[in-house]
Amino acid sequence: MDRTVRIIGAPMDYGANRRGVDMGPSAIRYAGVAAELETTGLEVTDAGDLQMPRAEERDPEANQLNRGNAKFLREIEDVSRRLAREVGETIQEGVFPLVLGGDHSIAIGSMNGSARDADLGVVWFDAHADLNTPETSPSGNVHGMPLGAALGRGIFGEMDWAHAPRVREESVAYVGLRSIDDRERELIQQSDITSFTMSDIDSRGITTVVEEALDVATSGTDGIHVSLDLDWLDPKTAPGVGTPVRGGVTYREAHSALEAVSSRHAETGVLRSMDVVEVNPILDEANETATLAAELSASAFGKRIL
Ligand code: 5AB
Ligand code: MN
Ligand code: MN
Ligand code: MN
Repeated sequence: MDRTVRIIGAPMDYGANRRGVDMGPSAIRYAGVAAELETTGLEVTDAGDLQMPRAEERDPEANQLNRGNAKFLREIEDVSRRLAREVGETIQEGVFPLVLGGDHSIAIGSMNGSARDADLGVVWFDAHADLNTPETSPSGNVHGMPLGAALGRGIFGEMDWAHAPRVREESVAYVGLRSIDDRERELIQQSDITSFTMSDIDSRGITTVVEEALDVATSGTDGIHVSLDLDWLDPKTAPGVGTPVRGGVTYREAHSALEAVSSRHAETGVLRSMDVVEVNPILDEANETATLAAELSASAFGKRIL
């Protein structure tokens, strides 16, 4: 489990509000993610990309019956099922799946696959809560709903986790929240999810916050899924994202956070799966955000300055 990583590309853009994020896996590979990971002594293999039907050939309105306003739900269900199978099989082989997005809706498949043989904790590095359901979403974009799906909330059709492994609220920790919809705020306040906002990072420091988030996600679970949305960082550092929000973490804070993840894994072997999402090369500056995604992945797997 420890020493081999399999890169799985998920060039999904059905869940986001604009095209371009489907080029994320190529850009992160081009930025040298495999070589970065190999510097930590890991063996790295690449499973290539999941096949995606082209969005232009699909009608976003066609799948909405009884599903609130979620767009492209049928396509996303199909990709989620295939990704879940691949992630689940990778873990069973003793290999670590690193899923490159794509928009954040891919985390539905990653978490489902990772939760198949395990009680799964989740650490969610994101400006956003991604807790909407087809009923609460203001946009209909499924990249704002993956945690809603994993927690078994709302109507997700085939993606409804009622008969699938679910993540429990008390095993989920947010790190770096700063843009939450009104309905999501209510959902969070009524839930047992642990939230660390940007204000918590300001006042208590990134290391303390991430250690506590890891405590939450590892307590009473068999392992954790780490989901890294690049819009978690400040847009000055990570400009190539579709939904930028001012006031995110700095370059150094981001590295400290992912280093804390790998230190915890080195001690207790808790990390099961990870996804790196929302890199949009069209909006990026000279592949800066994809490069950051590659570097942060390496930090999560143990790369250190010295
Ligand atoms: B991301 C918003 N809450 O649901 C919605 O980038 C934004 O994966 C979602 O975090 C952002 O549409 C999704 C307004
Ligand atoms: Mn997100
Ligand atoms: Mn986000
Ligand atoms: Mn986004």
